[in-house]
Amino acid sequence: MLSAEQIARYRTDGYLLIENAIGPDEIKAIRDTALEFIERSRALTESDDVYDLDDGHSAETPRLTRIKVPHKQHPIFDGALRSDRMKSYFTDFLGPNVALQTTKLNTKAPGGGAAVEWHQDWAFYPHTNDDMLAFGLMLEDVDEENGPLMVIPGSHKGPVLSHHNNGVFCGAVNPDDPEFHFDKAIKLTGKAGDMSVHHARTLHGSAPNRSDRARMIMFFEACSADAWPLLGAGSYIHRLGQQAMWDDLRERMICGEPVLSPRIETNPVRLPLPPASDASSIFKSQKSGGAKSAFAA
Ligand SMILES: O=C(O)CCC(=O)C(=O)O
Repeated sequence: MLSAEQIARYRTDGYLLIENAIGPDEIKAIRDTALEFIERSRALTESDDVYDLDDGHSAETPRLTRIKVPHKQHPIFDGALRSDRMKSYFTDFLGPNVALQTTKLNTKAPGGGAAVEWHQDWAFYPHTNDDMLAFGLMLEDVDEENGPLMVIPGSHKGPVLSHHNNGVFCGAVNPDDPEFHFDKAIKLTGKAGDMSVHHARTLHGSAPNRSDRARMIMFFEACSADAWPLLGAGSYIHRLGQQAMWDDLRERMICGEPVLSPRIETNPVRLPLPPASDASSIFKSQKSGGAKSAFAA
């Protein structure tokens, strides 16, 4: 359980770093499983439902940006998400009823693994309230060289910046936006087993991996169960029909029970439409949407 002081710091800054969030044996099991997935990706030439391939991927040199929804791909990943320790972190920040938004395992390959341009997760999936966050569990040590997550402290209380370019949702802010203050960025470095958490409205991004080591972070994104999606990634539920929607929600509950009376708060929202020509992942939206890079050499 986290201290009241840690929670208060998260609420003020919009992020927190939790040291030794998960024990070494568990981290090793998760990392080894991730490495097996990377090994298996050698057989692929195109992204699919499991793998998002980075430029330059080949059988000789596997280069992934991401293993998609890892908790659905392997019981080790699902176990990490639903461990008692993780559940206590979820409820510390989000209260007793917590619904999963998604998971992803971002695997920046050594020697240039892709940057994630600056964005606010909220721009991708606005909800009826913004009690939403992302945990980032470090599977390897993360230092200044291998593309640490960066955040702008306090930005979760500021505006939601435009994530549009040339009339499409490109999933990134323009680094020249006068309300974007790169000079205030903090790098969230740490050891394997440390975990960051950032609010859904916190501006964040990460530079390419310029080291010779992979940078592997598994993200768990979740919300208070009284936050219901307006549009974007979570709004697929509206297509399911009522029974399938209910079954899906039950499956996504991490703690507590579904909440059928959405809590509706006034927050800035701009819907993520129209999509970029390839919106199959944030990497593809940013690329095909022509996002201007904040990390260009
Ligand atoms: O992998 C990273 O550094 C950032 C990931 C992220 O923000 C995202 O996938 O939405």
